[in-house]
Amino acid sequence: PKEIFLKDYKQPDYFFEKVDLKFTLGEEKTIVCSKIDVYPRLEGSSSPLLLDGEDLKLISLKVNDKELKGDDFHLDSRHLILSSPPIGRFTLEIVTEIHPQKNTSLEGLYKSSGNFCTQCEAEGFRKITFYQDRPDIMAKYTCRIEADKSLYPVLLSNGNLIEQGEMEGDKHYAIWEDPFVKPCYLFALVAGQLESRDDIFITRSGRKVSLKIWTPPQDLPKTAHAMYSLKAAMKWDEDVKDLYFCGVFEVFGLEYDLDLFNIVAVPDFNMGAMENKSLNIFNSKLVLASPETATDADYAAILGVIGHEYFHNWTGNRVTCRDWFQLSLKEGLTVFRDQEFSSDMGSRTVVRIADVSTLRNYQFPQDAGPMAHPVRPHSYIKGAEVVRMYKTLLGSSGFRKGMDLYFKRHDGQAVTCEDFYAAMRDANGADMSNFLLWYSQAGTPRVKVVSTYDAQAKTYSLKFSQEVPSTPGQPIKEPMFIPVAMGLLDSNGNDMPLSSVYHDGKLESITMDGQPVHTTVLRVTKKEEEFLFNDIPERPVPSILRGYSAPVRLDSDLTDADLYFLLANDSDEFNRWEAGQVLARKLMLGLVSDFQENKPLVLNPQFLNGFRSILGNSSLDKEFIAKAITLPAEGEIMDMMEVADPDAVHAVRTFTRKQLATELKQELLNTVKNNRSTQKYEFDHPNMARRALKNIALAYLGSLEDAEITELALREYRTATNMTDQFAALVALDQKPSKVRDEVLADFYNKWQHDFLVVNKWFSLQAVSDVPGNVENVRKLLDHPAFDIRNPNKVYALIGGFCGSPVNFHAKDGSGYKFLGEMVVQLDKLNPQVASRMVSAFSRWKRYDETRQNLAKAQLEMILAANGLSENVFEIASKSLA
Ligand code: DPP
Ligand code: ZN
Repeated sequence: PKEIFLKDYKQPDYFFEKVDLKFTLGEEKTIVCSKIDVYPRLEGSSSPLLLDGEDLKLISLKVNDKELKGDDFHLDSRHLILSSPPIGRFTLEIVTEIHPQKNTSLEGLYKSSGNFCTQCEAEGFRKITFYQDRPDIMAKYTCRIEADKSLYPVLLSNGNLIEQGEMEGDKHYAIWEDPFVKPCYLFALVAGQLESRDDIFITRSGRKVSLKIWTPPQDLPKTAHAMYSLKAAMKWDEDVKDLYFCGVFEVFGLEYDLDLFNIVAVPDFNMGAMENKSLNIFNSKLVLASPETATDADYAAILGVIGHEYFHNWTGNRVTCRDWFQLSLKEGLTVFRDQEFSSDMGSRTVVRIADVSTLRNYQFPQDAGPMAHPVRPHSYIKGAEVVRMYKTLLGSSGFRKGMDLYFKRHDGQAVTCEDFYAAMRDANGADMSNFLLWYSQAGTPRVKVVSTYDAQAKTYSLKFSQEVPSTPGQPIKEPMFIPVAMGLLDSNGNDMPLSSVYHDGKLESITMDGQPVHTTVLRVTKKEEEFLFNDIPERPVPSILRGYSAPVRLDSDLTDADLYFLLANDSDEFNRWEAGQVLARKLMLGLVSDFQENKPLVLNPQFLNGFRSILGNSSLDKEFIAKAITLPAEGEIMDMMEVADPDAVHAVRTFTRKQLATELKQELLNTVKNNRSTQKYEFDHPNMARRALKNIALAYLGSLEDAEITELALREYRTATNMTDQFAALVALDQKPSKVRDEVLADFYNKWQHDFLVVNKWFSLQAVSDVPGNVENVRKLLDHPAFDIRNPNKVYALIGGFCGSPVNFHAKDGSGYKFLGEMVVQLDKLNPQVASRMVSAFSRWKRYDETRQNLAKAQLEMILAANGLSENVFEIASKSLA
């Protein structure tokens, strides 16, 4: 397969104005008729018209009502080409036959639990009918659906229901019309036995929107939280909020634009969810929740993803991407929007910490490997960081001005990341010349900062230098535009007032409304540059990159004492947490060296004390404490090593946790005791924070070999009134092989076997276990009656979960790699998207020692040699090997 490049983008020769679809859904086959109004981009043009199509049987083809014969078109396994279409406007009518029942790829039209549903992003529409399957083809659609009435009582598509009725032979039909132009990747259809939870939202301008969340009848009680989330998201997007006493301020000021909004939950879905116009389709996992079956993390994920898909209505649907290289235009922006929404609904600091942890655990390792790619084409989370940087640089109101101009210029269009940049720049008259490099340069920039205090001159200097590591295909990099939010702490731990900074030969004022500030944003744009602060009465401790203002790796010259000071005093909560993480990373890397040199492991007493004082600090938010006492993940530590050593990192993290638990047993027991509650489950910040703190304390205690703790965890397990607490107790008990562990795992399954989402938690907990030789257990679970390799959630839970275990996936005997290799080949035949996600676990193979490298490489080669390998898997496996 030929790789496609951004520079090769060409405008289409033909546009589609109107598309009328008719689906006749059947058990043997489904017939799709499509009638398209076509017009050429250039008047008088007679270029061939190329349509995409895969796994389709062409039944008939008409141009302007005239049936085309074999010589008038060319058909191959991926295209239908009309060699000389009529000059000017014409109508194209295509009839195809498809087989959704046999579609295991879950792209295009398929069946999930007896219901028909679609997934068209990115290129699934071509599995439904022949079409110019590219997002710059935007048309108005109608969709008529015909199906058996008793099997498929509910028939849904995009837009408004304009007609429905009975047909002969116990069939019925519905006709939907979407008044907005859209690319075909936003088309959706659902048909099945579904019921809805109904509600109403009245927009700020008074539009009454009917809201419906559709599921199989038995799941309806579990949609209350999703409905709450949808209404919260709709309100947030149009709402006004108070901003730092500066008056009332609209965040986005965006209202919903139709009278109906549907969400459908389906159990078989490759991703999380899909933002199809007015008919969002969701993985059930991100809709269904009850206190008994879903954890706080599930509740939070549902809130965030319901928000995300809803927000796409403006950022993605009304303004869409010109081509798939612009994915981050909609995804980066919409992820940013959902992060802000979650921050406003919960704790801003905690949401930020979680998002940055994701960036460090997934994005940075990828940035440093063979799969490194720029934000464009498809980095979601780094794309969100880029949008956040616009806001940091332009301020809230500048950012809003940019958003307004973006919609004013581009509503109803398919555009590029440059268009977004231009709107931000023009709305603010801003000079952001090399900012666009964030879209094109891959790799995580490394920023080094060196500080000097001159007591005589009372000046404080910060010297920055930056470097972007080379990545495949991009050996040489330019310096980036890096916004560095920072402040200076005095010896009492207070922020020093800052009013000017000397930079680039000039004294720049940094006051706001004439007043000194506590945090300022330095614009670091060169390979090396200095910022000098005047009138600094004592040596300050700098708090750099507040709120994590840019997605970079920061190396500073802060001493351990500085870091403990920031941990105790920084007014920027994110940087308080960060100081603790820097200390923990240093500590763990030091212990890793000791482990590798066979030295005894000893926990630094200062670290223990810092940990103790955070745990016992009742003035801190409990969820913040829970985050602050969580050690950096193993992947994060491995990412910082020359040669990643999973055994050493795992041993060190286990040791550190156990040591902390031993030393602080009493405090941790008190934390558990003081944070129980017998109240009914509430999804709100205080209660979630309390549970988070209690459960992390329990997890630490679970690392001890101690009968008293086992008793405690068992009691917590048995008395839990919600899944958050019950699952946390199970996790605490799961850490070491024992009879109790086996019994409680069996009990959990028996209790929840009727609920597939809970059973998935049970699969993943066992899959990720570091019990030695766990691969055998995982292999056995493949045969468990509750497992089904065609269901992506189950694959992600069991096979994906296993790849998250550093010791078992990376086992030195190669058993983990061999298992994954076999699974990828098997999965690829059923569902290439799922298989390609799984094969990514190999992509960092060069980071490990030689033995592991050889073992992983052999598996990648075996996969590449497999018959009929999909393009998805080929791309990742071959790039990984390159
Ligand atoms: N466009 C989809 C989403 O944003 C892809 N997962 O959720
Ligand atoms: Zn999205």
